[in-house]
Amino acid sequence: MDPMSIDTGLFISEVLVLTFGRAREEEEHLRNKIRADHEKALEEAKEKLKKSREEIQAEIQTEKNKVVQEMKTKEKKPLPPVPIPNLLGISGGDPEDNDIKKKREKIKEMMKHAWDNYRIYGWGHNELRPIAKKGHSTNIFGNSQLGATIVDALDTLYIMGLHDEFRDGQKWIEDNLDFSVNSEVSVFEVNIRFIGGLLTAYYLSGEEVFKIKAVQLAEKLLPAFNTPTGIPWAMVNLKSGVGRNWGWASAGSSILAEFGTLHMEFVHLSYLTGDPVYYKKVMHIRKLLQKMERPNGLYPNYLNPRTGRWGQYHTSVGGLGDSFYEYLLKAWLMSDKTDHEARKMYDDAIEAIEKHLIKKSRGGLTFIGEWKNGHLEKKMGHLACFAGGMFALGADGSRDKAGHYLELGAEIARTCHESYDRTALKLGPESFKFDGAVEAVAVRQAEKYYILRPEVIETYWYLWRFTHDPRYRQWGWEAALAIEKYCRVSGGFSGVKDVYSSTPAYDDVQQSFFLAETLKYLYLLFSGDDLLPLDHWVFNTEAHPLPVLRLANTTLSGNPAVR
Ligand code: DMJ
Repeated sequence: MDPMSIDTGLFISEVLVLTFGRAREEEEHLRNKIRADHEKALEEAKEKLKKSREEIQAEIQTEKNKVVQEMKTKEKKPLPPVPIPNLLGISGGDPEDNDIKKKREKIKEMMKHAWDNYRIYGWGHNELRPIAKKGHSTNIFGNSQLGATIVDALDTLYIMGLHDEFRDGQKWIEDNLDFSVNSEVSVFEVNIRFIGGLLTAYYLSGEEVFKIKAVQLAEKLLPAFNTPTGIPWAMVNLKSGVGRNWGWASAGSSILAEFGTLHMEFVHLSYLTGDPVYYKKVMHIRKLLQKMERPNGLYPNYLNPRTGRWGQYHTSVGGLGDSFYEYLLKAWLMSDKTDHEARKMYDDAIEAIEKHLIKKSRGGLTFIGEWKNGHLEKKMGHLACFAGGMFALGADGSRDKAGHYLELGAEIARTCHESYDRTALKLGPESFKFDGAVEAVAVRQAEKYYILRPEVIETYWYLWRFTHDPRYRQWGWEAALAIEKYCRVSGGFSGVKDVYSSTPAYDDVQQSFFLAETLKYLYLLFSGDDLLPLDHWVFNTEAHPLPVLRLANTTLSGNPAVR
């Protein structure tokens, strides 16, 4: 026998004896522990039985509060510091002219009226019913009360110097805004209003809570991108992550203006978190669109996220298409004009739009029609009126056609002003026709409403910034007076059902975008250009300004010198 193997055998058996011995000890120890735990539990149960129902409930509540507190502490973990852009022009803009100063004050007073009434009657609800004086919501926000008006209004409050109101909103967000809810929301709407609103509130105030909430929400939106093509669903359930598309959208498609209006916010999310996931999602959409064939160079509004094929060939610069084009231009601006790919896509798209969709009416009004299956519909939506501002904003940097695009922007502004001027209330209809003798006027009853939309005023503001032509302030003031006269009620501001009737019925909704956009653009129209200068800020499609990511001009987050 090999002596080595005896030694080895002994060694092994020693180890076995030791191991089994220890195992026995451990088993005994465990038994004792279980016995002790049982006895303790029994004692506790006996004690508990002596307690009243109320005492037991209070204990459960304390336990729950502890868990919530632990979760909150976990949630509040600061994100890694990143260099943040130098933030210029976040306050000020005081006009020198007395008349302009008074107009600006009036707009601020309108904001107070809208906010205060929401504060009294709709607090925490998504929107307000100013006549019924209670909360309101729509399916874009799912079935939860997410305080959409608070989040959407924050930056307007901030730039107007309404700091108590801002803090009040912040407190509500800190204590109540929770995205772990079983609710199916619109990815696009939640992105532009909530993520956009929270990011801007963060940049303006430097308060971490806004950034953290924005990131928490963005994480909840990510499952919407789990489709065969990576084109996101229109809606996602914040709890389950299950996504789907609107039933009315052509052939189960996702909508161009929805999946194409995520870029600005998602780039900022990646920038602030250092996590490329958001950037990758939106760049994937862009790459996919680049590869697709476009009929007549136009992007159809519908794309099926399962097959990657276009749905109905409908192209519009108004609803369903609008902010996709806006975000191509703004991606370039936000990148400090380094994202040339985005600029090229914008230029190509706008050229095709000009060729096929933009026409002049007999009366000399330039309008943007809609392309439907090879046919031009001579109808322009209120939403399409934002394009006047977009053309002006994109003029600089265009292919040697800066003058042309500024002029085109001015022509669209004039047409949209006409659509307001040709009504009884001096407020524009939802959409208007150019057909024979009919020019810039709504024909169908269902198109005659005004829901406090911002697009026409937005265009006036951009045109004002680029030209300083006083007509834009005058037109903006006309709109402000009309809103004050026909939409103001004791409980806030309401949309109206027919702008051609001098005694219109109210729709009883104060839209969150009225505070985010309409009043903000009006306020900026009567402010100096040093408030939110356009070479430092790019407005998302809900009028939430995001800083240009100019890396040479950054400083560490938290440095008070930047605020
Ligand atoms: C806003 O939510 C945004 O401007 C969006 O891009 C289009 N519609 C509304 C306002 O009309």
